[in-house]
Amino acid sequence: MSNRTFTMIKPDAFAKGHSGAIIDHILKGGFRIVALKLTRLSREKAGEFYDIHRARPFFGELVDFMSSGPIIAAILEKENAVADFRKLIGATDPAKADPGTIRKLFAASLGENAIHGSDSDENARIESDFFFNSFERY
Ligand code: 3AN
Repeated sequence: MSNRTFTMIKPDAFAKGHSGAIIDHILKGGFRIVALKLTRLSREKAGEFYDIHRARPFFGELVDFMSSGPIIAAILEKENAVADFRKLIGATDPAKADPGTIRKLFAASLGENAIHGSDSDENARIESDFFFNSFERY
């Protein structure tokens, strides 16, 4: 069990102006921000980030979407961070997400689902390193 996870506020949520409300939700959920940046993924970088899904039918759509506009990337800290953050964001498909979760509140569809949360401690480390160097975290 690790105490850090990685998140991205995705282009849909950023474009709709939900970033402030989502960050507020994350802080009220007991997470501390360790690193945070507003950035944008190129198609190539988005493909690299989601490399594990390269063979899936939705890969092209996913890469187009994730490179379509600004995102906010962050590293978050809390006891049991990975599992607790997955609970806070809700199911991948917002239609199946529990009431009060970030995806239920802010996501439109399975493809454009507002927020990312790492699914394991190992991926949290890999994804954090993808966006942040050691001088950018506190
Ligand atoms: P999660 O983000 O909940 O860990 P994953 O890792 O299964 O979900 O999927 C990564 C991303 O790929 C999702 N956040 C979603 O945006 C997209 N995605 C997953 N399944 C589909 C699908 N069937 N159609 C379109 N996009 C999908």
